[in-house]
Amino acid sequence: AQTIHLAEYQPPSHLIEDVSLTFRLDPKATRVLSEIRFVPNPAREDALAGKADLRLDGVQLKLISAAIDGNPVDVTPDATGLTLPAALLPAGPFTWEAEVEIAPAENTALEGLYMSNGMYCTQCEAEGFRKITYYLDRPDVMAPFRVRIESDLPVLLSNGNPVAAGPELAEWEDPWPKPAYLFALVAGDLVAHIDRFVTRSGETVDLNVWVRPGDEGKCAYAMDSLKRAMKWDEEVYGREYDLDIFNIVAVDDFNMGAMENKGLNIFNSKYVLASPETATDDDFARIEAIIAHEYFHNWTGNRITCRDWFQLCLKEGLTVFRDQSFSGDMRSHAVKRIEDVLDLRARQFREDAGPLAHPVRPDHYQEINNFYTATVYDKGAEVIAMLKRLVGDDAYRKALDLYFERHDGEAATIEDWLKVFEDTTGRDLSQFKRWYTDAGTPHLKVTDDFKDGSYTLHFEQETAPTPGQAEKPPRVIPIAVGLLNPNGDEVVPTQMLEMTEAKQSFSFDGLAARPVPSILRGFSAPVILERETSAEERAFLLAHDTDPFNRWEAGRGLAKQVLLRMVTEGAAPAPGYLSGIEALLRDNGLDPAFRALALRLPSEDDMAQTLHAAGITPDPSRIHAARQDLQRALASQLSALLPALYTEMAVPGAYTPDAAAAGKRALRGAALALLTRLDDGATAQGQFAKADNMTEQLGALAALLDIGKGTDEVTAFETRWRADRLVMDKWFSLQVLYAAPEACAATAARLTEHPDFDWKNPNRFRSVLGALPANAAGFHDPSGASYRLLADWIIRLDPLNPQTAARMSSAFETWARYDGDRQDLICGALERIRQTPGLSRDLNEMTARMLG
Ligand code: HT7
Ligand code: ZN
Repeated sequence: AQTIHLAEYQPPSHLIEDVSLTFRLDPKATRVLSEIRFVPNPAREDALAGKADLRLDGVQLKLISAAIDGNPVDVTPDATGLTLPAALLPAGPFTWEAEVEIAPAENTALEGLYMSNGMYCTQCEAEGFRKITYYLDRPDVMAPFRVRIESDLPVLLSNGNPVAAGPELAEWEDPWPKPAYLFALVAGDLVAHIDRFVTRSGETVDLNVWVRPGDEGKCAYAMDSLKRAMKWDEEVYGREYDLDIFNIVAVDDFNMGAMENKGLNIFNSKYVLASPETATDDDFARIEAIIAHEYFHNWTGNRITCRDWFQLCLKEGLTVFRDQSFSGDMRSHAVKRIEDVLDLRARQFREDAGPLAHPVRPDHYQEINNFYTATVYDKGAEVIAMLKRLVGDDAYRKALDLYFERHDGEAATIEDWLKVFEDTTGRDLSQFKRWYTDAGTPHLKVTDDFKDGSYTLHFEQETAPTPGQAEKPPRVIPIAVGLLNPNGDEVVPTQMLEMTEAKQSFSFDGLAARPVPSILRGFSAPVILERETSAEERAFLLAHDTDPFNRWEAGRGLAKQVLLRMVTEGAAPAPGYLSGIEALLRDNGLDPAFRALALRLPSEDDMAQTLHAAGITPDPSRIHAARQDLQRALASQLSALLPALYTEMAVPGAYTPDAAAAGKRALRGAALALLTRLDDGATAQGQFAKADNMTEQLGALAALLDIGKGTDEVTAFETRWRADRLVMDKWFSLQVLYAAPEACAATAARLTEHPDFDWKNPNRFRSVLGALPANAAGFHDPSGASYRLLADWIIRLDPLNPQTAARMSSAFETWARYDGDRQDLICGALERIRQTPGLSRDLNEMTARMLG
């Protein structure tokens, strides 16, 4: 397959002045008529001189007719598009007209125009528009669109504002120039949950959340989140919405979470539909975050888009950073930061440490869909957070104002982005840029000394080579540090140290006693901190640190130390850890959500990563056993506290999804998981029977399954929820997640035989096959049965939906961590996928990168 390189970027030969599309919808034979006004690109001399061919992208299209300026032309498309030779093109602007036929009902890849439960919908990012009509399907070609939809379906939607409607037709006009990847169309039998928003400048915007009839009662939280996001963007970034109408549509079949199409966001129904009975607190929080994320793209992504797909982090990193700030403002910054770092370490650090490592801005790819990754999204957001820390809040806001002013309506690059910071602050950001261009997570080694009242921290940074990048020059690392007195008082409040060298020291003078350092507060940079730290010092920070992130981090460090010794030496759980956690749990002044996070043990995958980084081959079965032992030890240490905590954290009255109530339920749920180990599941059974909300129902079921019980509850849950797809996804998932390691593959295999296992639906596929690697000990069971099962299903899915198949294959990315037998089994599974005849470009690239 062809590799595309950033260094080979070329401006398009032509630009597009405007686009007019007509859709005559039919499941098997939709006709798409296009009228596109092209002009030679002034940036291309060959085009101005009439010497540039025009190459249009087009995939799986049946060309019915084509004309230039009204004159029919005879062109022969190939598999990826068609070429209009320079000789055929008029000297100046011209109009291309084409009629093509496509079959949405046969589109199982869910890219382009497809059907989901009788409804038409589109997904055009990254390169799906070329499956709709012939076009310059690249993000640096922006144009206003006019769309006419002809269909007998009652609701016909596209981007922009509605301009005409009649029997069986609707017309939409989007005045804002946009790239084709932001095009959207929806047609179906839908109902709307409606509301309005009045912008800061007094414009009224109609808001609609469109769902299938029957689901209209589950839209209120999405709508409320949308209005809060609109207000937040005005207040915090000065950004207003810019059309008369904003539509959100929920669809059941969707490859990812959601899509920010201009004025017509399309969502995986999982991230829209919520009611207390069917959605958990985590679901509500994710809905709020994703609704905000897609809305925020209106400015960071749509009004200013990306010049090419290498610049994906320009919109995704910034928009993730914005949605994280929003969620922090809506809930708790401390808790949100901990959750985000947990996620970053679980997905991005793992990616950065393996064969799929790539820079935040990759410089080559074969299939761009393979680069919607934790690195581009989450590390991309961390890079922006660091930039903000380095320049300060005021300068950040000034730089953003300049970014919007300078690049509105443009397709921009990371260079443009950094330049606005350089221009507003006078800083040279050339070294900072390495965060965009260099892959891998820096290790930050720290030692310290204390002499004559002066305390010095010595830092050394090092990043291991990653695929294709052997050299790793030092990066700028903002290191937030505070110092505590041995009595627990803070003697030096948080300071931002700026490390730029490979080795660098920073001193603090005038101290009466050797302080205890609190380093990398708030997780001020995405690095791995390495410092010999005693259990006593961690316990001290767990009790006294004023920085909530580092307080939590101290507890986590302790838990990891304890687990490590349990796994490698068969040590008993350390009493210091158990009593430290108990003291924290007893502190009623602490946010329950924070306490719940402190009680959560490092995941088995996190421990495998930690052991591997320490040069020890992880044994997933031993990690699982040690973690279970530690849970039991925690339960017995806390036996006097748990029943009281469980009762105290009950939230009276009707369910509300707010952060305070959710935090209490999180702590109650964590207490229940431990209590279940003491009372053989009695409390959990009671909670399951009485629960009036999904958080408590599912929490009770998970607690039971985790101790090997819950058979009756699994059946009862299925009977009650069989008709609800999203709830049933949870039912499928949970059984795989909590299966005993040796039974995990068989459980997943059995569930794939269930009559409701609709494997062509990505949510359902992920609920079983995505849960398999999430059960670490089950996935890595020495029999290799889980590896084989996952490989079988990936091979089966690939011809229908290569995007989802390729994403799932990254479960194998950690193969090099494990022992020889497991390595052989994993690589065997990967090799079998790679050798499959007719493999997609997506999977071909993924397996080749993983196998090296
Ligand atoms: N920008 C959107 C990305 C997306 C996507 C990418 C590839 C294939 C399918 C997709 N669906 C959505 C979503 C976002 O990050 O906001
Ligand atoms: Zn996004």
